[in-house]
Amino acid sequence: MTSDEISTRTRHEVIVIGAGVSGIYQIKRLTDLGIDAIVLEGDDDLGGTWYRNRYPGARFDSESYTYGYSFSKEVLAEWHWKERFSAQPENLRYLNFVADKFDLRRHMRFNSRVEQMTWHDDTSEWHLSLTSGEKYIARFVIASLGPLSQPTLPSYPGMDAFAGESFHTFHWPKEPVALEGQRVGVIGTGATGIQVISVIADQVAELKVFQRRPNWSSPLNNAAISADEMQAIRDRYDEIFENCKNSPGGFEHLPDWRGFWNFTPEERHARWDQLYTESGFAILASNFAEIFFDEKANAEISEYIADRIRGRVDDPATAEKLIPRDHGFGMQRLPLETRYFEAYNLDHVHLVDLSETPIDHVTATGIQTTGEHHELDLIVYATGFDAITGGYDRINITGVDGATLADKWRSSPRTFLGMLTNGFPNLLMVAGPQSASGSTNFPRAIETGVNWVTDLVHHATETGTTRIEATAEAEDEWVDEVIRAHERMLFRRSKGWFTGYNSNVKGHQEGTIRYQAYFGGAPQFSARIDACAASGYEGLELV
Ligand code: NA7
Repeated sequence: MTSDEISTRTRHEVIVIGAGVSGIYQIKRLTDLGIDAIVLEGDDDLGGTWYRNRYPGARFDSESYTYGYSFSKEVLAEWHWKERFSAQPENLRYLNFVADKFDLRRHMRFNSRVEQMTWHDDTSEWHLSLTSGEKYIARFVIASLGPLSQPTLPSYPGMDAFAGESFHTFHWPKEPVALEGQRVGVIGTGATGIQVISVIADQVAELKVFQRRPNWSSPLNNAAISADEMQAIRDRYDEIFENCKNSPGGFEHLPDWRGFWNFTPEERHARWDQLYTESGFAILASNFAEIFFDEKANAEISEYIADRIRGRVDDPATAEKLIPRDHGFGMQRLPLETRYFEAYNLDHVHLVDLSETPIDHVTATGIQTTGEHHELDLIVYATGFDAITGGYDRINITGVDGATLADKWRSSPRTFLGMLTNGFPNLLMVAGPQSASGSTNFPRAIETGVNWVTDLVHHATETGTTRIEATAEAEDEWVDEVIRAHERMLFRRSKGWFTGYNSNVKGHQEGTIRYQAYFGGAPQFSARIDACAASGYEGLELV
């Protein structure tokens, strides 16, 4: 290698970390502008969430045609979403289709896990070290780490001693997993557990669901999309993306502002009967807006959904155990399901209520609760993620004057617009903490974030700016705004990843609220970041 080759290999204007949904679009935008940029991806291929989550049942909860990228008319014209809520294999094919169409793989370095990033103020550059020992230098680093990319496991004694197969859903093997004739235990009933349980219930010999707390869940109402229907969707794409842009959740579902209390209970129930049959998040996002702010309104919709559960589960005692008591409907991230509740009507599916009989330890042959020993061949941990900030905590990020990001964010993240954080110049975040991405239709927010970050980097390269930092004052103001938006919502004290709760991560347990996402809605967020750019980036110090 000549010294020139070495320098182009190790030094870049921009390094993007992560080749998932956001990294793919990010590298497209940068290279289109002729900016020298590469992507470093820890995994051995692209796709992020959709590369990893191969468990049966993994699929979009967003309508497929609102999940896909909007940036390319050609992609929109060529791609046929086969299902209203597309499943993981197809989603991964889609991401590969996009990457291959624009020849983006040549900018990606796989098996390149960044373990350390250190800011050098004298040269205004980031120095990055990979687990392989390779080193890179970049003017700007764009973190597209994924909000749910760090799976977390419980720490029950004996987990390693289990003789059968066991894995977190995020690490579901690429090779087919034998389920027929197997006694399977699933721990966790979040969005993932609910998806996997619904699909494997019919396939296994026995299924034990280890539930610590039930989650509210409502029907996904998936359906195939025919060629004709897909053409009609294509014809409507401009309208679809415009609708998503203008809705708080980034979906086509629009909140009902007609006033919960302007209708009789019978009228409200009739409306909910309709919404229960509609697709995706309709029952949440198209419901009366009061269900998010008004306890009485939320209690009424919760009771309505509880009755739906009672109507679908044959055994009344099991039905009651599946109804959440500690939070109202929609107060944690709502899992969507397909015949989840009916799974409990199968003779070989059993709900193990951990609130009555907690897990004591894992044995070589199963799980020992305080009640009994459950013999198992396979254990699936659907136990969630170190959400939103976990990806950042896994990299040792050292900013100005040796301060670490992990320390700064220990009790809660602090950012300016979810895009930058004071003390860590030239670190730009796509879908970062306190952006709207965690709280809205993710890819829509990703495109917004990527476009904003790209414009900022482009502005810097055009103007010779070498150092960009959010001011402490601007950050304080944004954090206040994030907290205000959060405090308006009823879910503000609920135990879910929206509020930073994870019983398996030190410091994230019950009672510690982390302000992880901006809950003011997608339109407000876009208006706020656009205003910042239009003002010449007020709140940022550009040198
Ligand atoms: P979630 O929603 O965080 O759910 C994790 C589940 O695992 C939840 O039911 C937890 O119960 C349960 N859990 C976690 N640790 C334990 C232990 N130690 N013992 C028993 N049960 C446990 O993660 P998901 O993967 O389902 O969903 C994440 C997101 O991915 C989802 O919102 C979508 O956006 C896609 P707990 O509630 O803590 O009592």
